[in-house]
Amino acid sequence: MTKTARAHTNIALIKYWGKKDAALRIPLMSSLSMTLDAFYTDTTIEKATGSSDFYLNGKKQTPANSKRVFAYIKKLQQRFDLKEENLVVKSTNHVPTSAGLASSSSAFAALAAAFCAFYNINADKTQLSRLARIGSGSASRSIFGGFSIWQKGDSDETSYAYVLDEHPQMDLHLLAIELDTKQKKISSTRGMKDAQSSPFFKPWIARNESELKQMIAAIKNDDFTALGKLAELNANEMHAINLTAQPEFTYFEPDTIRAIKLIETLRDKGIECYYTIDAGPNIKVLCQLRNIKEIIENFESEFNNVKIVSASFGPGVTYSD
Ligand code: 2P0
Repeated sequence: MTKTARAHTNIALIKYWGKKDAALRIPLMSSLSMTLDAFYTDTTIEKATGSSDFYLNGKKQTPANSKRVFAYIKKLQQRFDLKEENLVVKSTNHVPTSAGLASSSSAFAALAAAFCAFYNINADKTQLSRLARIGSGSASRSIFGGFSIWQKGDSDETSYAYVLDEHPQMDLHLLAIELDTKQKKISSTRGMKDAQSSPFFKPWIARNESELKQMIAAIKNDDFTALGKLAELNANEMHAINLTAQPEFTYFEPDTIRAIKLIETLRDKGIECYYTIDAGPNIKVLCQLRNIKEIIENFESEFNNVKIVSASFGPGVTYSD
């Protein structure tokens, strides 16, 4: 018996950056994201005839690289009082390796969904979101399409995502810009832990509720300008607490700043666009359909070998056998 689930990645417009409970991945703030059509993960689970194995993009992974997947599966097996049997997990990331987008959101959303399908666990989307959250916080939001909100809650039962608008009509596009950077990676888990030493961490948390409200209003009012400005501010707040942590760190590279400057120049020229940046050096541009071509041309002339992928709203989890 084989079960397959698909989940799409999401990009946070109001970001999750800080945990209240690391083991359960209960966040200190609520977050809001857009699920993307262009990037997704397909995950299949089947019974193992021998050892548990994890294949990624057709390649069998080492035990070290499979540890997080099987630790997660074991956790779910225990949670549902299932026998801790061996499984074969096969994942394919349809995230162009060039996109500079993390895949843990789609990976753990697809894995949670495939697990429930495999064991015939009749989980509703709220429960599925809670299960995905335990694998990776941002995965809680990838259960849903369109815009979704992960309400922070204060326990395993109350911390989950829900849909704000599954089929938004908003003219909103994202350009994932991969800059040619070779940066040493600080994992999100580590980065958001270290960021708590910043003197601005408390203000960051304190602003969350009002920023979330403003973002919901921008979406409801179909106000691209308000959405873009706030997403950019929120991302910069997150990166400001990294820069002021003790010791400080940053995901920015010189090309990140160059890209920010280019976006400012584009805006000065009347091409409306905004940026958001996650736990890496690459930039994602928020823009409207009419400006996509010109923005891409500008990035291509500013940066050598830049790779750009355009995305818009994607769906929530789906299944196939
Ligand atoms: C987000 N990020 O809201 C934020 C913004 C990156 C920057 O969620 O530790 O892989 O596994 O819960 O979900 C990436 O962190 O972290 C992330 P864990 P996750 O999308």
